[in-house]
Amino acid sequence: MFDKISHVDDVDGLLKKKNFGVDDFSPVVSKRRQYFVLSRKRWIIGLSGSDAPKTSKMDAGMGLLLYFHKFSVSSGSSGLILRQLTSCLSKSLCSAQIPQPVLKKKDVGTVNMVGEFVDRRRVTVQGGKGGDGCVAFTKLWANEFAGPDGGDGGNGGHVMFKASFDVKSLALLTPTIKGHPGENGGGSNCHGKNGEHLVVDVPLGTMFKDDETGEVIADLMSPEASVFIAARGGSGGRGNKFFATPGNQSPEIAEFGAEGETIKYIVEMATIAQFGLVGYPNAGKSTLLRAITRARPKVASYPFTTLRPHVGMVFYDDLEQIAVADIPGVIEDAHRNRGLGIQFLRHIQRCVCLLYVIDLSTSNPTPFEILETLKEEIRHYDATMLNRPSMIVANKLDLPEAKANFQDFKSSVGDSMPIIPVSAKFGFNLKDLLIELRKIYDTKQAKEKTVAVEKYEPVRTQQQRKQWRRPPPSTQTQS
Ligand SMILES: Nc1nc2c(ncn2[C@@H]2O[C@H](COP(=O)(O)OP(=O)(O)OP(=O)(O)O)[C@@H](O)[C@H]2O)c(=O)[nH]1
Ligand SMILES: [Mg+2]
Repeated sequence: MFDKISHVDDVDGLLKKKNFGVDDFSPVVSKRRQYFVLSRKRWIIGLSGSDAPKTSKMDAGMGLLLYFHKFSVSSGSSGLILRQLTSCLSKSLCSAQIPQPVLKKKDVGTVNMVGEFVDRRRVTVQGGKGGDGCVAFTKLWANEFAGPDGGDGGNGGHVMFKASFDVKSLALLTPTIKGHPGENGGGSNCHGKNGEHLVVDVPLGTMFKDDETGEVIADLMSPEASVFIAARGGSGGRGNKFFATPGNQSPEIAEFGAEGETIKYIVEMATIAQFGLVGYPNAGKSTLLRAITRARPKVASYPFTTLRPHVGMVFYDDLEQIAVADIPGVIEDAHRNRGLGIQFLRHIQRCVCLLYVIDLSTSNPTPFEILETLKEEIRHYDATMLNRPSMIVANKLDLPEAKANFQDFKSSVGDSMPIIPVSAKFGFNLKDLLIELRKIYDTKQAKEKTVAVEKYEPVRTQQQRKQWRRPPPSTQTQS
């Protein structure tokens, strides 16, 4: 069909030399390559993927543009032709194919996060000290007894903690956090400025426990109820003007500002995710999280690869998102501090559902023994977690040993828990797993909605209000 196919290097020169006009070009779009045909000479300027600059985010039009820019064609007739070509190409592309949605996938970062991860800290929080009151007297000409005018000190600032999506660990919390002090009062009735409240950002899901009793004092679970006043500032001292009485017109006393509250807390961060992966080391938890979400926990064939929790989001096409948390491996006697201990279970304590990731290819211990051990360790941490919905993700089904063990494992588990066999590494059956997750999530959401409706109390009618104000005599005597 064409006389010659060539990749032209000097496009600018070619266009000038041959004196081509805009009409000489007609775009041809083939399935695999985009060409421009110089119709008079039937030459093809190569605009294929291989010739175009290697830019990952490039579409066809951009590729053309960049390609010509490479040869610095930007002005004059060639510039005009270039613009024409671009619009021709985009038009022809649109007419040739059905418009497709642009499913842009963001590049996943390859850099491993190496920052320090801290999920528990003991902090002493101290409210700001109040400013001192002032002892001062008005100085007026020829008026020796003009009276006291010492101003009050400003109040010290509170220390507050605020849950924030932007903070991911407690690494930046210092052992002592002090609020801003109030300013001292001054002469001429000048009151000191109040200290500003100090707001410290902490990750969403941070708990504040009493240092001595371990009682939970605040739980910053949701961004709506997310501010906790941890220590109040001291009030400012009053100046000597305040103490003036008819009996003592020139008091020489003022108050010191009060010290702010000093309280010790244990601050614990608990990841908020709907599903938590729990399993032995090397079971494939991180591989599974990588396969179903964009999270990038490290995967390797040695135990305890994961040292901190990772959370990934599973996206559904109705725009729903479900968070899945991967935690370090749990082993037998982890509650006796073997391995990395069981403290990491805190991160899956609030999960709607636990996913036991079991490596089916092992035979010593058997997959069923592993499951029992995991349950035992969870029982040691918080027995109520075992009452939640749970599911077994039987992993590594691509291995022959796993296939052999599967039936035995299934019969041992019976109907006590649903089992989903998968291969996280090769993506086998992951779709079924995600559909199951969604079903559990939806059931939970529906339940929560029902509870919310039951809790809702309708506005009392006038009649009910009257009854409430004047309870019947029998009720009064009982109470
Ligand atoms: N054949 C096969 N190998 C898998 C599969 N899933 C994970 N692996 C391998 O198992 C090893 C451990 O995987 P990880 O995802 O790091 O396991 P983990 O449970 O996160 O381990 P820890 O972080 O140490 O608790 C890696 O070498 C993976 O390639 C699978 O489905 N099939
Ligand atoms: Mg891991």
